[in-house]
Amino acid sequence: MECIFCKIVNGEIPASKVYENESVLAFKDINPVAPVHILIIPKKHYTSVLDIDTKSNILNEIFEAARVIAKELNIDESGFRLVTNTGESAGQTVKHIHFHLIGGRDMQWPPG
Ligand code: D5M
Repeated sequence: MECIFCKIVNGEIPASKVYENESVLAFKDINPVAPVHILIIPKKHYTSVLDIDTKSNILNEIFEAARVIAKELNIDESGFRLVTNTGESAGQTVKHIHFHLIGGRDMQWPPG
């Protein structure tokens, strides 16, 4: 299997996990851009927003994970960003959908 995030799900390569259930996994980003930078992924492989199953419960589960993790890491009150880059112009480098949960510092809008 080629996908690096599928390899993390399968335990073939290590990750610093912060949350896991049957369908969702969250782990620390290897190149953090803020004091808190977690990636939240469905265990099942979807490439992006363009092919994720919107009729399943997976997006609810991802948002639930984001809420739980934000509380656990104490960024729920200060604020955080939840971002999924889609395709080339947005800078998506890993073709397994992931939601960046970023917080712990002030951020600018619009992003670069
Ligand atoms: O972001 C892809 C993100 O994935 C980027 O912030 C680095 C991160 N990454 C890549 N490989 C790993 C591993 N092995 N562990 C943890 N984090 C990783 P994108 O939105 O596609 O630009």
